[in-house]
Amino acid sequence: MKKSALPDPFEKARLEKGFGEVEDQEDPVIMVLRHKDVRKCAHNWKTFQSGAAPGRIVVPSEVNIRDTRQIPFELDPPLHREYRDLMEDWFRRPLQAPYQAQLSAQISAAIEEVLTKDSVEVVGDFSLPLQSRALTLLLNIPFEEAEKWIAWGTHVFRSEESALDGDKANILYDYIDQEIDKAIEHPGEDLYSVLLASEAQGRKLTKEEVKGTMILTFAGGRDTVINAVTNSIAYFAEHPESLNRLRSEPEIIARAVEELIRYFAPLTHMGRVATEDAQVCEHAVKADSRISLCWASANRDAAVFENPNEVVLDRKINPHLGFGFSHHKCLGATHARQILKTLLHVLIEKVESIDIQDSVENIENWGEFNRKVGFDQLQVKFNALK
Ligand code: EMZ
Repeated sequence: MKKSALPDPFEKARLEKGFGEVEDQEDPVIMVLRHKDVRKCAHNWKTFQSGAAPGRIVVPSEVNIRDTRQIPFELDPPLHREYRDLMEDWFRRPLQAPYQAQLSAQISAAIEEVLTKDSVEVVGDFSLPLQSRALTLLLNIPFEEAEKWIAWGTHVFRSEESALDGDKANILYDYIDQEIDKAIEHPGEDLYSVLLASEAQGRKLTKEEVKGTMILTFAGGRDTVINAVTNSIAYFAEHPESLNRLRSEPEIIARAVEELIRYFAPLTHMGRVATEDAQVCEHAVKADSRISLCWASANRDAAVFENPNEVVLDRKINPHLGFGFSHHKCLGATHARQILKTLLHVLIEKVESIDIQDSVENIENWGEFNRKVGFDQLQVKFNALK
């Protein structure tokens, strides 16, 4: 098996029963595994809500480390729509040429730098800085600010000691509180100031609501983007023919990005809380218990995808759920897609090949399933295109 391969641990359960069960801090989760069922449940917000106690729809649950509701992701319609509408335009800025030019300059510089080294640890020394620097564009704040976030490490709620580290989470919460206060004092053109000036429910957003939006922006797009970037590097290291193909057919890059997202599924799943007794695949789901929508499993569903375990770079029909589905579809997806597109463009322009020297897998344990989501470490050498 290649190092860059992400096996599908859900296949058997998906075919045989359509769901799996996970214990999580005494609040178990029924994982929904089939593409069709994941879509159905994602649509059905009346039965499967997002607006439960803050942190409860995340698996592992964050109820013990977070009171602030993340917006718009922990809201249900119609409130969800109202808040999301405030943000859509801002999160579409990655489609604008100046944004793209800056992102391209950042990623080119990052690749130039790694090309001078004999060995690079991709997760911490390439993907994390790349993600943090790109985030300064999404927030529209000075580039240098990224240094602080890089120092926090790859996950804002996880540390080496603990999967749910309250102390670490507090670093992010305190930082955001401070930044909000600064923006109140000196409003600017940044996301904090824009949110503080926005209105929903007939009034200005509260500080707590702005904080919830910012936590989501920081946390939701962090390890997910880092995984996608790292996995892309590993994939192209082991598939030089794919890198060469993109070099000769750059017009398929947009499709390649979708296919990589399908295959990597950087976020394994996201939860919902049942508002009433319900059923998933003939399995009873009790009111106030949790299900999760398993994007990673849905993306390998052979009922929808031919050769689901292969990366088909120019896959034509690709209704993957890597960015979620329905009204909660990832708000940061435009930014994430632009990062990956830019990365592929810079790779084909500057990199001949990549050698993997060493790697440590990042395996998530979900009850009966062990899912590789990427790497804790990936040591490589980038070789320049002559
Ligand atoms: C939450 C989540 C959002 C959660 C789209 O995903 O990402 C996780 O990494 C965070 O821990 O709080 O933001």
